Amino acid sequence: VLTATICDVLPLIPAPTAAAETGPGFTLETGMAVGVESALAGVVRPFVEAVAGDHGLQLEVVDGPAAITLELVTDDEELAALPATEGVRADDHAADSEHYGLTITTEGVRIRAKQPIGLHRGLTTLRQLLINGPGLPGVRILDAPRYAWRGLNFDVVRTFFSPEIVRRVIDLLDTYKLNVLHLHLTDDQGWRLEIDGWPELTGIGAQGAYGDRPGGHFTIEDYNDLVAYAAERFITVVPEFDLPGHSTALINSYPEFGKTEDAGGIPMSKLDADNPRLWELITDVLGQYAALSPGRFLHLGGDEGFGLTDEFHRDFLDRAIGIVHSLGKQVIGWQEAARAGLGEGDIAQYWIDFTDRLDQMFAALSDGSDPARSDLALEERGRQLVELFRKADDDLGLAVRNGAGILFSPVSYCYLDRPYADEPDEDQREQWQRLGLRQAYGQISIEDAYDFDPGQALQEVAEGAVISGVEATIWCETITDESDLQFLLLPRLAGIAERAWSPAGRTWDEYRPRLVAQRSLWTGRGYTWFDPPALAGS
Ligand code: TNX
Repeated sequence: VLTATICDVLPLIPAPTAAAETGPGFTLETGMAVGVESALAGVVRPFVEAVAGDHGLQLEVVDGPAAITLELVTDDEELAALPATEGVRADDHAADSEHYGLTITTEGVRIRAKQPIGLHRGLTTLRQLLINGPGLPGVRILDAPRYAWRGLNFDVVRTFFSPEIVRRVIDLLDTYKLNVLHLHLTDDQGWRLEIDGWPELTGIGAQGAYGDRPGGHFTIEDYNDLVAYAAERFITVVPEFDLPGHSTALINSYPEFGKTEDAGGIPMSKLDADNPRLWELITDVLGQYAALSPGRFLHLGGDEGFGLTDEFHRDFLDRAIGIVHSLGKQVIGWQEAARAGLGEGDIAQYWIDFTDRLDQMFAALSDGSDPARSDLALEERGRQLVELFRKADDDLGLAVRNGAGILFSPVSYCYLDRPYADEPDEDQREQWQRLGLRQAYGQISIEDAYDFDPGQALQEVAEGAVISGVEATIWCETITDESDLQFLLLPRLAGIAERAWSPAGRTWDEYRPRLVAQRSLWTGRGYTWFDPPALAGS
């Protein structure tokens, strides 16, 4: 019989569905092998590389039984008895394809799954067990994700990050069994993907970033390489084209397609929906996104339609949604997109969970202590924003009534661009003070970003909602480099990943030691992370 208590002594995040100690374990050594049928060698390569990088163990790959044996199974009663994964997948894998079993005895390690993707997740667990050294405990693990969509939305517009840095973010997602990298590729401050036939989108649109930071963009080749790197780790890249708001970079690139205005610091952009050439551009961009994306979804933004009428926002998105559907893809949009034609098979991304404290939030903004969003403080704009966010109250209801799924990303739990509430150590005070949007949405502690139940929280605001999964976001207004990025991601991203994968009911008290155990891995990789005294304390 498997119990969950053993999770308390294993350095595993996310906690597995079930685990039990079985007796003596097995010690991995350099020169040992991973045994797998040769058709599956591609699944093993990222594992072998990661184990060499993180733990200094050089493993061979052979066809047949070995120290670590991987096996695809068809009728496995124990795997079949695991709970079903909820929600809509971003990829084409079968619903329960990530389920796996991992057993360690004196004979070695055996991982079994119905699909290669499940073997990969099992190997990821094995990597975490190595955090405590090559002497592996005797253990039996049966594991399955709670939710199908477990992601991070990464803003590469406000600060551009090189493909190399994006690959390291993919490694981090992989470590915590996240399976979607949502790339926020277009916004007011920049355009980040080369588009065939529209050279100025990058020629002009990619030149800048937030403030006076340098610009940059991905070539199509860079992008293809990232998609492939992610796919080797069974992670799906979901590209976003943010419409119709947040489109200043597009308009700067092709001024005939609209007007921009700096309305007291808020970039407002109004695309010219009557220009047929603009729709050619949008069709080309979405067509290229679709061609480059093995996943089932394209993200159409839809958030913060500053200065746009409801009718314009809705009609514009309606038309864009139609284009995505005609390309054979499903649409995901920020929750405001639910006001347009999101329906069966599409997803609304829930983010606005602060409408009950808008007045308080804008009062806090007007003291000007949040340089990254001091723009919002201006009286008239502040009022418009309050209006805009109040309209969000019915978005989830609309989405549910129209048959769309909901992705759980509310600001209060999933926004990693918020500053930490926990008190820093002296040597981290500068970064702690500088990073995160200080007033706009308030602080969030490491515990806050762990201690929530997405399923329950969603039912409280949208009864009957079908949840797709959980996605963290990282917006980069305050972030200038990789160290800043890692500081805000870690450790909170690990907590969100556990909430997306593990069964409900695990507690902060037993999570904390598992989190502390990740430090040696992070140190080895040279990460920066927020490490307040309270984390290690009792
Ligand atoms: C709102 S959250 C935005 C982003 C900003 C973020 C923080 C969302 C869907 N849109 O464009 O980066 O606030 O300022």
